[in-house]
Amino acid sequence: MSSSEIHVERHPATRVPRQIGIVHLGLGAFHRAHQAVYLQRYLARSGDEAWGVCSANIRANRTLVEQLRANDLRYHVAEYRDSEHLDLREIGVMREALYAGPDGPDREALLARMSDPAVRIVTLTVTEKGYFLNPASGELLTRAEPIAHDIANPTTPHTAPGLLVAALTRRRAAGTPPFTVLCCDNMPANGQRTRHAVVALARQQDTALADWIEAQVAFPSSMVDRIVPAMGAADRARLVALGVDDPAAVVCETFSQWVVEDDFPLGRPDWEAEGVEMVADVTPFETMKLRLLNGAHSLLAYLGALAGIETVDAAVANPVLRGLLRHYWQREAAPTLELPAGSDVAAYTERLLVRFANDSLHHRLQQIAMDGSQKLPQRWLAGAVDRLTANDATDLRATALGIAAWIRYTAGTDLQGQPHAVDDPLAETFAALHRRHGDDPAALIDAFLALDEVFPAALRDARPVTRQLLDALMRLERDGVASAIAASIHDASDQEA
Ligand code: NAI
Ligand code: CS2
Repeated sequence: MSSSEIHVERHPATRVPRQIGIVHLGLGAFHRAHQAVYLQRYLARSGDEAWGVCSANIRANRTLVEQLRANDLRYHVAEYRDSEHLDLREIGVMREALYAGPDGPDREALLARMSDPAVRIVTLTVTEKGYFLNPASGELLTRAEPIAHDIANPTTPHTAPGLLVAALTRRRAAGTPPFTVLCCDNMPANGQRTRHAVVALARQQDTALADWIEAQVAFPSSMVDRIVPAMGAADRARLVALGVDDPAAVVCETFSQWVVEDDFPLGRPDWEAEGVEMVADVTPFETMKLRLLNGAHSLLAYLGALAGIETVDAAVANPVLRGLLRHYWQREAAPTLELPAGSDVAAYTERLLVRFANDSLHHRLQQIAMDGSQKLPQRWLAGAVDRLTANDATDLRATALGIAAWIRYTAGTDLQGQPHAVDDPLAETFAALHRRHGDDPAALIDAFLALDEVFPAALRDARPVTRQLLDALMRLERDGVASAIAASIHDASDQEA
């Protein structure tokens, strides 16, 4: 369908806030299409002008900051209902954009803003790797170069935990109450993890400061959900054709969910009026989303990429991959969940299939495949360990096939030999393991399973699972993706019969 046939509903930003009450670290696509949309709707409804946002990039993407500044910090969010209907929202809640990367000019401005008493909340989407935690144990990586830098230079930090510690140090010294820290990254217990990163880093500098943060600062956890793919040239061109020439625009689906632990000592916007679920414990929501949605995304990413498929909608259109998702959901993920009251796995997963099939999003598998070492522990491995602990390990073949596909993907080529980039903090380690053990699948699997920042010991020591993994890796290489999936699902059904 050509863009002229799309029905566009426009939602201009009729108000902008007067005050900055929130600082956001990680000015990526997701922040622009999720938190900012809730805040814009809240402002329009309530007229409360206290919750403008200062949004900062502390690593990449200075260009985006400049583009936003050139457009009075306004941008558009294009929500594709389907290929014929588009809601186009203008967002005006961002009142300041900063580039505070190591080479950037705005670090002092950012720290000053974070120390401002009007700022009551600091939110984050710096990706899983931005916390510098060991993905399996949750411990701070004190020897990672950026964290070592922040330990040595606490007043000029490079990392998100370092900036939080430096700003909290200033607030404590000035007698300003601490802001609430709200992590919006896809990690389990993301508030507790963020607290641990910040307190552990502060403890390297000053025990009294660490104790104060531990006692005084709230770190509520949150579950965030909205599919917001990275913008490609074609997405940009489609918007230009609709008259929206906005380099900071983002596209996303209409679905949006946000579940937040209600612990904001200095107050917060009345988010529930915009559909945010404010709860006492976010864990069941988070586990369900990570294992069902993100777990399925990662299966599609690695198996789809090995088969030469490029996008989520193309992958989920493939009946064999859909069959694998259904098998994984029903047999391997759902049995591990303690569901939030009133939820229904069958309805949730059917809706996921519809969301994944949205062909207006062009969600690239390569984007989801990024940072597997940071993602797999919470998406697949924690659930697998739950199954093993419940002594129910016979049916982990979809997970084992996923792990085998990930290992094969990290070699940097698909099954036809086409190269792809492997974007992961452990990419060099993976390349070395493939060089050393590329001709010996059993040794390769043992070497990957020995990566204890990724794999829990319970999985490494489970012989049935390691056998399933070896079978899957050999079948993938020998027979291809479709045969490996068919064999996995079939073998599992045989075992159950
Ligand atoms: P993006 O690529 O548009 O932005 C990533 C942001 O993280 C950028 O601001 C970048 O500068 C920053 N960043 C990356 N590595 C960093 C590091 N080591 N230290 C500090 N900052 C770092 O990605 P997007 O779409 O905004 O996603 C970001 C995160 O949001 C995801 O990793 C995920 O945890 C969460 N999320 C994303 C969803 C999506 O569909 N895009 C949906 C739900 C959650
Ligand atoms: C995706 C997620 O990039 C990924 O790894 O699985 O970002 C996914 O799009 C979101 O979590 C949806 O809420």
